[in-house]
Amino acid sequence: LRDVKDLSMDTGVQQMLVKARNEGIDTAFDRASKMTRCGFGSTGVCCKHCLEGPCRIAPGGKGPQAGICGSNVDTIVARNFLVNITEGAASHAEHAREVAHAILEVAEGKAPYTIQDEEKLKSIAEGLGLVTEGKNINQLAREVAHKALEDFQKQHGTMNWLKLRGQAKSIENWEKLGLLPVNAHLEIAKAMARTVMGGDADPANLLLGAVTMGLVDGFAGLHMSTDLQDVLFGTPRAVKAKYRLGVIREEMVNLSVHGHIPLLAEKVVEWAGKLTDKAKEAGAQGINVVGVCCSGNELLMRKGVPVATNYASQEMPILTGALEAMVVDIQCIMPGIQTVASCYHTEIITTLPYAKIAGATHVEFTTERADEAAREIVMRAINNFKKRDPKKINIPQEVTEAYAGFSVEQIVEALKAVNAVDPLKPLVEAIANGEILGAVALVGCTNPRVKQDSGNVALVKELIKNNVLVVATGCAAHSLGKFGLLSPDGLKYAGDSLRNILTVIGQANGLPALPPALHMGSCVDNSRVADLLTALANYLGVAIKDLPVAGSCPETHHPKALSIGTFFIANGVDVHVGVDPQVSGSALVVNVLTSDKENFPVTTDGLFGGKLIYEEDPVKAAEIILNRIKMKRQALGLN
Ligand code: NFS
Ligand code: SF4
Repeated sequence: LRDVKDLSMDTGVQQMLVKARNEGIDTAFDRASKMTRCGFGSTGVCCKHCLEGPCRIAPGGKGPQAGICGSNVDTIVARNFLVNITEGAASHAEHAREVAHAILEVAEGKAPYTIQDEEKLKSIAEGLGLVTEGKNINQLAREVAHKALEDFQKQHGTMNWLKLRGQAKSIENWEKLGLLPVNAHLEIAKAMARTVMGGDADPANLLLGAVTMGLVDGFAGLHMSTDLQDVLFGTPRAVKAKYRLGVIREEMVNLSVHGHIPLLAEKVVEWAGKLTDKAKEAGAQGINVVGVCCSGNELLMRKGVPVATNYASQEMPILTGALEAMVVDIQCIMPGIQTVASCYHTEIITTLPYAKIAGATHVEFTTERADEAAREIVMRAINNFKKRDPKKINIPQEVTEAYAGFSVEQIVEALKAVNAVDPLKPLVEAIANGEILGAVALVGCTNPRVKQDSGNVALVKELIKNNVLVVATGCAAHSLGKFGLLSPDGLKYAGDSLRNILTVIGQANGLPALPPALHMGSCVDNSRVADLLTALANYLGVAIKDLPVAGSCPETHHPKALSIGTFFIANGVDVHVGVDPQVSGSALVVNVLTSDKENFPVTTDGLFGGKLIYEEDPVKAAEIILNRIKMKRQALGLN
């Protein structure tokens, strides 16, 4: 087994890994070390789309060069890639649909939530072309929900949310290329139909299908989720919060919320507040809700709930011996948490009928019975408090402080303190005169195959040193939070001009400075990043593809990260991944996506102005990103 220091940068995680090994418990990190990689699968050349196969194409021209049906390696790799992107987009579309449906139920008085951001609801309604005058909030919410649900039903035209949130110049390009999605479910079904045996066998066409799927993800996934969640739960404002396993508290009932859709997470927090007395009766001092992964991000952004850990180390909170329950909904939930929990008093609680784990407790969560379900979940955690084994308790002590809650609305508000009339002006001027070289969104995951947090942290340090403004989402933002980069202290790693600007803006807002990386939310909140780019592009009268910006996902693990990346590439934003996207078996697919070969006829760079960058070394990746940013600056006539 590998030294724990090579598995995670987080000393708390290292401490728990040692504990797990001493207790004979398997974790994702140790399973990753033992898992060998299949050369066929990892290059994307294995096809099992029918029972004639699996067929696999040997590299280097030795052995079969086509599947039994005659599919060549390019078709097989492109088809697998589209399936991957479809999985990612489907996850986000399902997330958005759940929230849209919840808003409809709230509007009809069937679900126990209240609309928190009426202003945002109104502006979305106006954007969708609805008449707002003379309508009460519930009427408006119902109409907006119907418009959202149309994006899963309509048979003609273009998705409403794409027209609502897409930048005009990007939409023009997608229309010209015939890529506009009609509705999310239709496109997902079509993608399944075209990747079936005997379907689409043109690799370039399959890759264009992947771009349409990226648009499904971006609009009927990310944007719709964020918009409607802001309406229902409030648009995030800057908050101060705590990070790392040290947020788990021995004297409290600890309940971690893990997954993605805030419908459940918000209710759990609400009921934890209501049931404090019951926790005291059980001998605890109160109830401590902590976040994991993106549910953690949602609660952090809106409620300042502390974050225990990010994806790869999701088993570690259980290993502290002080976690009474972990409640989960969907996506990025390792089944391994149940195996670890079975060695402890921790109860894993699944909540969705289509995402269960054998051996876990299932408490069905629907929006209609949200209160009953959340109450039961919190009561289960309280009842588990007395089942702790004191000999097994070992909580890492480190805690770091971080700021989060940087919605576009919050960023604009902060800029207004510098220029009330023209808030974007100071930011745009700083970019124009080179004080800020460009902007990069650090997004995505951690991956047990990669030393946890190391890629995310190293890349950001390199970028801010070069005066690049960083925004962050997802588990990558958690990496930055754990290592001080979401706090003004992190400015010690920043270049002088970036530090000065963030200090000026921060001080105008009564803070010592803004942090070097602005936490914009969960992975669906990459919509906020897109909104910020849209605002900047509109301000300058250019396309998003012209902006000196990029996205980076150094520790990629989930297909969702690939579908989000495809959405940004479709907008003309370069996207770096630090983990092999499993397409290397096809030179054609590699060249279309990465535009690495000069004079290759069709590339995403040529079609959209953005490309995929695959580089495992974060410092080298930063250099490539910096060069692309400089190239885009030059094209804009900036030095
Ligand atoms: Ni994004 Fe969030 Fe985390 Fe990666 Fe998974 S939790 S939706 S996929 S691992 S960032
Ligand atoms: Fe083999 Fe073709 Fe079937 Fe794929 S679809 S498994 S390449 S026969």
